Amino acid sequence: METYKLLLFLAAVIIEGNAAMINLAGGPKSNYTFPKNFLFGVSTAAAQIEGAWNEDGKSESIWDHLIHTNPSFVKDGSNADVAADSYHLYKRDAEMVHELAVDIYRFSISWPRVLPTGLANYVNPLGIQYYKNLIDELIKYNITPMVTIYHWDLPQKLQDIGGWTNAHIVDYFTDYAKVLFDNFGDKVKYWVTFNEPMQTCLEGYGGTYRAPALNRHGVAEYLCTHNLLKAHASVYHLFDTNYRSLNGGKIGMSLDSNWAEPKTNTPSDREAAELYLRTHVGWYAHPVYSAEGNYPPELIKLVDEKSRLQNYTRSRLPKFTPEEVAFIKGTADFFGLNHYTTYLLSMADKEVGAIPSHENDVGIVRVQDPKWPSRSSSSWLKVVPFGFRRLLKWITKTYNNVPIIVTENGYADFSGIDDAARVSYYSHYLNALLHAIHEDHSNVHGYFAWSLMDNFEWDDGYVSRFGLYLVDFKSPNKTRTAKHSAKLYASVVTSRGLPPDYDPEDFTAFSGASLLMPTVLPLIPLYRLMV
Ligand code: PNW
Repeated sequence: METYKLLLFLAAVIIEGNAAMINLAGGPKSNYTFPKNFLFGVSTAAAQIEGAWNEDGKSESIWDHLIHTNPSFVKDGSNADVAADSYHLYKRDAEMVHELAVDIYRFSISWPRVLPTGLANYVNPLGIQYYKNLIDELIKYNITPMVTIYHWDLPQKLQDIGGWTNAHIVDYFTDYAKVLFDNFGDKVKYWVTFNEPMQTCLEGYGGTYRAPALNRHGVAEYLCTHNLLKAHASVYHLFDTNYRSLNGGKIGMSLDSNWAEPKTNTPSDREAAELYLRTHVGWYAHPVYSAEGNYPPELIKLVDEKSRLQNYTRSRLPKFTPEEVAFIKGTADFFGLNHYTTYLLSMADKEVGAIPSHENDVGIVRVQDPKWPSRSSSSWLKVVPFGFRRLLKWITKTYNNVPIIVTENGYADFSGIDDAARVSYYSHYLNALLHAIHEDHSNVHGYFAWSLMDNFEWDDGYVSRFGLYLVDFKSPNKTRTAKHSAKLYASVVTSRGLPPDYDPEDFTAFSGASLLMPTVLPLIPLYRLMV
């Protein structure tokens, strides 16, 4: 009797678990393959891998400064002073990219390494030489370099004078980009002006989660975005006018976006999900990629209205002049997308977030389904492949079939070579991508895995590991070893498709405490009633 009930209970758990899983897939099993000229790559960022934070003339970045002055900011008490030591180990890095058989490597250049004062009065020759060496090493293996001009490491000297809230940064950033185009433009064919500007402005200026952790919400995130979008456009025009004809090449921006799924199928939740996309990724994408340009009209209306009610003299959202709208519109050859996970959206029925803040201005509520698999070291990283597919379709439709390059996608765990969960994550997300390309005709031209190797994961330090290669941070030479996921990725790149044993409905790699607990917990009272 007891055994019978226990079996019933277990069956209920399995059925419940599976029911939750099945509809997560990005599409059924197929024989789809990636187009011949589809670009495969891997991504990293200077502040997360280089180390050598004060070597050979490099000055302090806002991340160095934040960590050094506030060591408890990083959960494991670590810092990025040495990180994966790529400043000295770049030859091994290039060899790893080569082992993965990918076409292209996306890395970022450290502004304070190249321009220690932040300004172009002094160009650090050793900084320039480091990136020349790295680029030549990549080209030796026939790997195309893609450079991110800004991946969060502003020179602290520029932060001291307001950073991205200082309108002069448009000129400073343009001068910096000119130094890069002059020195590397003959060999670098892909440029990304900004990595995830929303993280910089919303979390760094409006919050405390990213450097410079200013927390001046409601005002600073809008100022930061305003200057940053002008800086992006200015660098695009510099490239387009003076460098494109010399060297060819493409330039774009990488925006971070979750997929937003309505929490329930009501008109109000559907509106909340659309509003989330328009006021988050759209905050940056609408000015650059839409036919009209400018901030999304929804955001303008919300911030203007709230500001008026809150007794501000003028809207907290600065306005672009018609000339500025035209200057920013259309300033990208591709849409770089960084995507990791999905959220459920509904309208807020009361004030949300700090007052004032972007969150409060927008007024929607974002949660995740506890049944979604995860077990990731990054608690926000739920595995929802269908969200990736829907997001690609939304971007293709909303921004007039813009060419998309997925510049980041990946999964974090607590370490180990045998990384079955990461293997499963990549398989599911690449399956969703194949369906996006072949079924939905989403205009995707490339895909980069985040990340080539374990690295300094910002406030998570070295606890959260995103690498295809394991880095032994305790070893003096930061030994790098391929994980199982590196082999999976290399096989996808080489075969242009998923391995024959891939099963779109198998999410067991993510089962374990954090997956089963939310499924099992509500069933325990039921089980108690039965026995
Ligand atoms: C990106 N989200 O950040 C960054 O570009 C990388 O430097 C970072 O290491 C990586 O992803 C992993 O965290 C993210 O809102 C920012 O879901 C935001 C989100 C995800 C990643």
